[in-house]
Amino acid sequence: MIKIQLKLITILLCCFVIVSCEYTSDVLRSGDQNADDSTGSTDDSEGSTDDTDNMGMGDTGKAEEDIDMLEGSAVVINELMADNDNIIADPQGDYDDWLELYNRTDNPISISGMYLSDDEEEPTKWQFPDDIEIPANGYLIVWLDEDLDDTPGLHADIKLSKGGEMALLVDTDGITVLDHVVFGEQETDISYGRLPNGTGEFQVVDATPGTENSVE
Ligand SMILES: [Ca+2]
Ligand SMILES: [Ca+2]
Ligand SMILES: [Ca+2]
Repeated sequence: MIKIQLKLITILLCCFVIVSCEYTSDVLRSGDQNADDSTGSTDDSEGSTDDTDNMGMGDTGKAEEDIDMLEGSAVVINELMADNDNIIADPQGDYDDWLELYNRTDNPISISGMYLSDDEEEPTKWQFPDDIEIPANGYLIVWLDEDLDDTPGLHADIKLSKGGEMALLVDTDGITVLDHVVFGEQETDISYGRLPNGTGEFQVVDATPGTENSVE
């Protein structure tokens, strides 16, 4: 009788071990599947990162090769002054906010139809008029004074807050942000610009409207 009981227990234990093994291998298999799935979604996210980069390039009519070399937009926001009291007057004699654009390429670029804004929720606040071109490696000053009827000079429908905000350069589609800068509180008559000129991070620089950024 005891022998029979021992045999039964042995058989039951064997069954338990077999069932356990099968369960474990199932779990491992489904674990592998999950691993494959996550690899797939990683690929997806890489794809969308590439899309974002392409959007950032914008359509400036430049050969892609050149733009890749420059790592970004052909035209950038290069310098700005949010509180101009005594540095440079616009053609009408007003000391207004101003912003400097810079063409980083060796070819002239038309910026007609592009936009400037100080609000990412409203990227099309002011549109560049027809026949506006920046020479090769050249600069362009835009007066941010809301004096839209004034000529000569480019006068945009935005101003920059001395307390800090942002400036955006938006492509002709009204969506693609070609370049933007977010800045904190600014000092009167102190410029905030890219250093090295055209490529570096924004920092306090000497006021150089229409010429290469520098610090003394
Ligand atoms: Ca201002
Ligand atoms: Ca003005
Ligand atoms: Ca400058």
